[in-house]
Amino acid sequence: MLFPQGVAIDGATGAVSPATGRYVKKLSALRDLYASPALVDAFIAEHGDVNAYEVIEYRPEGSDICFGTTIMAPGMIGDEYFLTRGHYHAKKDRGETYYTQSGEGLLLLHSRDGEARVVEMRPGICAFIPPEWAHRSVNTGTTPLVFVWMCTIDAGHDYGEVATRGMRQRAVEQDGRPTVVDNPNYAT
Ligand code: M6P
Ligand code: ZN
Repeated sequence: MLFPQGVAIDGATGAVSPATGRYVKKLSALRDLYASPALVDAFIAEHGDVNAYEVIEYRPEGSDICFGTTIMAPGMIGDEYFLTRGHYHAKKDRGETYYTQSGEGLLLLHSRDGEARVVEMRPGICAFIPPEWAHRSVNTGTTPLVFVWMCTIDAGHDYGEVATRGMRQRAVEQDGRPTVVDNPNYAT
């Protein structure tokens, strides 16, 4: 039987208590997602294989919904901001929300039928991610980007298409400001 529970979420650190799971993504695991993998190698040679982001989950066994936090380190590879892998949901009719707690970033999205959108990530904004939109978050600030995500427990992740085709857009720094540009390498 499921019982109600209050879960503490620290909006500054992203700590979740109690949590049911967590994982860390090292920068090296994301190498081929950047416009310049060679610059990832150079970054790691200089700074080490840093923790690019951490995901902490509250996923109660037998529940229909789950939530958790993602804590993204600030950083850049050349002019491109630190990013998550990006995915569609394995179950095609499942959406998600991202409620930013601290830091600043951009949520890049594209639909299967060719639309692309960007949603600002900053405290006070809860981003709605509809089903069938690929989504990737980027940290455009100089502090950790912390957000609470929530979705159905069976949504699942489909990483294959974004891994092979890329996202339609990239978030880069231009003239000192976050700018979204078309990804010339997006495989249509
Ligand atoms: C959000 C959620 C997670 C996801 C994480 C990292 O926190 O959508 O389900 O795992 O971002 O994104 P990705 O898995 O694409 O690297
Ligand atoms: Zn998702």
